[in-house]
Amino acid sequence: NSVKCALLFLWKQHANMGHTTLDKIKALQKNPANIRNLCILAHVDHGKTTLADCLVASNGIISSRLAGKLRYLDSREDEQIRGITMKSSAISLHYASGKTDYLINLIDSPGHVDFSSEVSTAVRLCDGAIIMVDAVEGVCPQTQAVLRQAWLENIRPVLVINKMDRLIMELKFTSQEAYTHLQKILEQVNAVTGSLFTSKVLEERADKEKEKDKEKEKEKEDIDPMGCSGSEQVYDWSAGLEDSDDSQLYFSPDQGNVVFASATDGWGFSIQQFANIYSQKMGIRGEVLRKTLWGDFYLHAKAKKIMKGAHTKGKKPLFVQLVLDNIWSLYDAVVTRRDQDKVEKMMLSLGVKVMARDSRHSDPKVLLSAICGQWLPVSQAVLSMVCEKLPSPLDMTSERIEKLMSVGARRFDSLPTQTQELKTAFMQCSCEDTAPVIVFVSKMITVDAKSLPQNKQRPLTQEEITQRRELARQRHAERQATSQQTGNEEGNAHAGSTAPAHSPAGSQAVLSQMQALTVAAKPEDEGKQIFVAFARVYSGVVRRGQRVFVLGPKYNPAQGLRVLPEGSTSMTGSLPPVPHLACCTLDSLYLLMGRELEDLEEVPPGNVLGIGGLEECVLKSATLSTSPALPPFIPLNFEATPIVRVAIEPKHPSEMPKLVRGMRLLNQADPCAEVLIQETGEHVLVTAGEVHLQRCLDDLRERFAKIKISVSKPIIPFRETVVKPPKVDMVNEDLGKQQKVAVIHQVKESDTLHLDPSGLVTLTTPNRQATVGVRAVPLPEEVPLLLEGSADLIRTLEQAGQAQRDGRFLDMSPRTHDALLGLKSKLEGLLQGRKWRNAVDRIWAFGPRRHGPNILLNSVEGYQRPSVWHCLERDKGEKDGDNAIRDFDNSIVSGFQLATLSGPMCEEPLMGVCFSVERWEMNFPIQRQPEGRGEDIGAGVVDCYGPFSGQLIAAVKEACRHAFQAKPQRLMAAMYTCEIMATAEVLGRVYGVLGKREGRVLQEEMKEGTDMFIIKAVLPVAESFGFADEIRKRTSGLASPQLVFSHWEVIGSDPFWVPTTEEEYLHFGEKADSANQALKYMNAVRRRKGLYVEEKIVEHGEKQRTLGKNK
Ligand SMILES: Nc1nc2c(ncn2[C@@H]2O[C@H](COP(=O)(O)OP(=O)(O)OP(=O)(O)O)[C@@H](O)[C@H]2O)c(=O)[nH]1
Ligand SMILES: [Mg+2]
Repeated sequence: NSVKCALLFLWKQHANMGHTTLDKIKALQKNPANIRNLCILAHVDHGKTTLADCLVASNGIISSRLAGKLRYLDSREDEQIRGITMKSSAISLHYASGKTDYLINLIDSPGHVDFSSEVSTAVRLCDGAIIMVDAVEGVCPQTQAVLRQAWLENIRPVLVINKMDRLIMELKFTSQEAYTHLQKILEQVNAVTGSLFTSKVLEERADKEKEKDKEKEKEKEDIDPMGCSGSEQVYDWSAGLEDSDDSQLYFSPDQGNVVFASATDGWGFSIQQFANIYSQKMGIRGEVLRKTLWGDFYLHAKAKKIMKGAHTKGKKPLFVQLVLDNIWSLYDAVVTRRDQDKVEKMMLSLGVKVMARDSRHSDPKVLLSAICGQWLPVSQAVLSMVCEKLPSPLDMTSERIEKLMSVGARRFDSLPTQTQELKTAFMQCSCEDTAPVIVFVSKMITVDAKSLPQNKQRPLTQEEITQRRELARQRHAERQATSQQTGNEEGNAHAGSTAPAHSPAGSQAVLSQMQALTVAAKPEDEGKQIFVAFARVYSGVVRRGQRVFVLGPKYNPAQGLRVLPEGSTSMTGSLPPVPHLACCTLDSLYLLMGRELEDLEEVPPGNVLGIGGLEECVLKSATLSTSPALPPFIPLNFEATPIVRVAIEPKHPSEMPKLVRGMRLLNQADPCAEVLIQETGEHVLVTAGEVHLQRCLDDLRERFAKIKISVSKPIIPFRETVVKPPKVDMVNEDLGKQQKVAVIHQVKESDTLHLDPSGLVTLTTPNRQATVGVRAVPLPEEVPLLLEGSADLIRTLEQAGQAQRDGRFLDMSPRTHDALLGLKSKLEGLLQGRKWRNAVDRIWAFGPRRHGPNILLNSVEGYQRPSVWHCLERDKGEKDGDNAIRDFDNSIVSGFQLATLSGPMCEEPLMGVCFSVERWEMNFPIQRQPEGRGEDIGAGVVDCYGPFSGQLIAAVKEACRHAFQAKPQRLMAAMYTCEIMATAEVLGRVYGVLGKREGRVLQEEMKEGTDMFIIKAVLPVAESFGFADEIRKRTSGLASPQLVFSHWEVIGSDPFWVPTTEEEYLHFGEKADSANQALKYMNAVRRRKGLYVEEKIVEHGEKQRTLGKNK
């Protein structure tokens, strides 16, 4: 702990630019060809921040002794204490490779699944990524997730296999075993990438590459192939030397896109480095070594040749012999055996010198780091790979640009020409004054006002020191003078020379001058939070004080160009208002240096930067530009579903306004947290998981609201659904018809409501002018899954349908169009059988919110309304007959939306329910108005029950609810999946915890090459709170499981179940509520929402009464 404290102290002390000056960085920013914007991505705890430390240390910002221990970029105190990163942060570094200087804009990201939205914000601003994998743990769930993120954003990855030391020290692998293990890890990673890259785009790319290869091969034939043609020597040295560059697709050390490293011990290497070393030593061409150091090659000692087939011949592969063995023997000598002589010898042969205090240090790791840091510095290996393999901002592909600019279903080529022309601006990354400024803000970060450059305490310059000394001298003189004065009242005469200091005004002046020189924070800034936008410039030079357009997510450049006078930019004076377009001034620009900010006057394109003064016009993310032709960028891909919700209130009711303000700030500062006010008036915070929740609450208490708050227990979401009537009862007896009867009794009939035994509910509006008949049918299990997964598509479909009804045409990209057709045919595949005949073509709407996992079906005889898919058939155009939508069609849809939004069990949304409308009769002559089918429809038919459409909506809603209740109802619980890694000894305890929390183990397997088991399990969200903690406590030293929302699952038990048969009474007793988990969940929700709860109070063992029924 004291070590932690000491580190914490050091971490607070660190604040300098290192040996790279601000001027140097400013100069580097101007050359986009030598800029690399990249982020570090990995599963939690695989060593991202530790590696970042090593890179930061290479710039002298922190001492290399502390690198790997400080975790400099984890600038929040809770990050340091918990040991996990919770936000992405950026730092700019300088790297010199030979004579070329590079600027590395590095973003460290968190690996914990709760913060995966932070990864999205980082990935958007980058052109490349370092994917890290723990050499022991291999590919983990978040590794897959981050690879997917990188792929979705079209950024290029390189791989770092970290924690190599664990293979030596923990697993005690031999170098040969380690080699096999590493091969497996590479296979795993490549399998994930392979599965991602199956899309057409890549096939195309591969085709192109093939062509290139062919050309290259032709060229190659002209070159003399080094004359190595022995038949024994299978490896042809020349073949494949020229890279068939699929390095973008797969990771392979011989492609130069893999680094092996130990970030804590400060070493890392790529094949390239060893190739350089041995090409000098052994006189083999570096190129050849680069191709053979990884793979099935061995060194034929006598022939001094590199041969293929190490595996079959039982020889040591080159990688083991020339690379791993060296490292293994170094660890052996330094750490295991602590053999002083051998170490000396090795240092001599490596040409490494260490300081005496390092070699005498009691911890051998210190010596090890000192040697490795010089021999194979990890920063060198990683940064040279980054500069070589990752693209610069100039290499942005047109594919990526088009994707960024094609919001929603819009096709790039359907955008206005002026908009399409902006693509060149992206490609050129031009810093000309004429180039339009394009900036994307991916998140808003908060910093203490104190730490802004203008408020920071900085070291004084030489001039200031002299000035201060002078002032101090004056003050001293003045003090002496006054003391003389008091001592000698007549001493006025000879104090004449210091006259100005004499007068009180004069001494005030000196004082204020002094204060002006101590560059401290103003008191009103104390603890104030300032928002800084985390952004990147894509084109044009951003200048301080510049005015730019802020393009809202719904801004349409076509509309903007139409409304604004031609040629207007954000600098033009007064402009007519355009929806979703605002103007703002960039007050200040910052260079992001971890927790430090440095003031900048201007930022050239291709750089990552911070922008101050946007908090009024940007909520979480935004696109900024000087040109109104730019569309907003596509929204960030958030993988995490915010699922944990809590209600928050201030401890003292009077502090409500502070809480509201604080929650607003929190909402702005966190990419993924949601803040909302529920119908009940509660202030609700929705977060991605428990750890995220904790961080949000801390932020709220300490930074944003600064008040004491009380937090409710997590509110657990449920879904309501209906199922097929069960065939057996609770004691597995055949039920026959009787269950159906029991269920149906829940619906009470009246004169306007009628229920037939098959479950059809018929309801008449109060004014008796319309009658609807609705039946609820459970959808096959896969359908709601498909619909939930396609929510975005369905939303687009809905927009297109709306546009069509308004007589417009939404230009959909062919990809979206195909995807929708695919969705339709998938639905057709799932809805098979007599019951679902033609069902897909009869879909009336989806709900709730028009894109949810429930379906409204048109089964009204004689009502031919176009289906939701109608808008996909472009060529059909709009014939009148096609569009014969009845009046009030929309009221039916609205009633359905309301019914699916909150169900009758506990007012939670429905899922997987199909409402089939089988009757819809109108009993009055409606005068069809020729034009407006819109709002004024009801005008003619107002009666004492209010507007007719309102009655119809209510009637449909009620009919749906009753139809729902006429079927066996079930709750659905949200489920997490988790992967837990455990050793055999603690396996039993893991199962114990899972069992207690109603978890279910899906899979258990041994991690290859280790004694670890990987358990995959699902766990209800309702039972998950404290799960990670409990697992950690019960199985000390275990990596904590990460819970990822996976799906909704029907809870088997019927919440309304009461024993009906003799056997059931026998089995469960009369009250029979002890085992009913579903009932418990349902009542908990009802109680929270203030709904009526029918509860049985148990007085004595067996006797009971039902409160609700007696009242
Ligand atoms: N043995 C060994 N441990 C390492 C190595 N690199 C990092 N670690 C340790 O792994 C732990 C996690 O390191 P971090 O750098 O915080 O991991 P991270 O990937 O940034 O974690 P998150 O940001 O929370 O996802 C720390 O205790 C490090 O000391 C390594 O090369 N070898
Ligand atoms: Mg980290």
